[in-house]
Amino acid sequence: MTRLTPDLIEGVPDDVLDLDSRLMMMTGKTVKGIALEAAGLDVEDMDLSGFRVAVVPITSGLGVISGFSASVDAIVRRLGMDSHVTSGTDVAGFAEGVAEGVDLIMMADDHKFIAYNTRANKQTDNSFGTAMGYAVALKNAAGGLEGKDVLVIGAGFVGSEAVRILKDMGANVSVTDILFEKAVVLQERYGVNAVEDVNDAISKHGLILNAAPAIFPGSLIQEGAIISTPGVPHYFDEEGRAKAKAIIHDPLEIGAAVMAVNSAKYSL
Ligand code: 2YJ
Repeated sequence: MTRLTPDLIEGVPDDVLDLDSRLMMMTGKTVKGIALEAAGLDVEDMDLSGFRVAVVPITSGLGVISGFSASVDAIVRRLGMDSHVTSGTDVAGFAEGVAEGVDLIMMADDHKFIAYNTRANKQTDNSFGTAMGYAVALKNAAGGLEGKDVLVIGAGFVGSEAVRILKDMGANVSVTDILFEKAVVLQERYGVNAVEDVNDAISKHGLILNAAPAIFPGSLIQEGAIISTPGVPHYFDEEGRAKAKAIIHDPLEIGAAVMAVNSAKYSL
């Protein structure tokens, strides 16, 4: 997982509305709509105000990222949940949330970001939330994925989840990774196609889920391509932006929203 930096997330608390309007244009859904579908809740909207959430800043490893907890808090509030950042960090913050009787505790270190449901004793992690959220966004932007060719770039935690999810959605999935053997593992596990030449694969696909921290020149991108791209750093050149019909990206919102709703679902 790429470590988020303060500059990547500095706009998040204010940008959630803007992201909703951009997503609505590309997918016909808001972040909350995507999160509800990603959690398997077959509803247009749902009152989530009964859910109380504690976001715990974690100091271990490389430490607190300025604005991270506040951004997660803003994303969860935007879903209509009752959320706050704990005053304590780490174990003290976790204990604070438990003592307050919250439903969900969200926290991230350098390796793992989870939404823990205290009622159900179940969790949803960010790799699943991101993969599912971006797969659902791609599916909505593409008008369904059944029988369609989709390329997943990156066979890490998010890419591997995305391959499994997209295959379940009925897509004809190809996967590529800078370490080709990682793509081959997914080919064997899920019966998808491992492809070695990423540039060739990009130029042959109109539907792409990019889960790699990689940047691709616009010359490779198909006219009208739909690219769902959680990977950071995020950059598409002018040609790429002009050719693509939709480039779906945010630094944190979709993954965190799916985590919160999917975890809340366990105690609905
Ligand atoms: O509490 C804090 O402020 C920090 N401990 C947050 C750490 C956030 N974690 C990361 O950036 C992970 N490496 C990746 C998060 C996944 C986002 N897609």
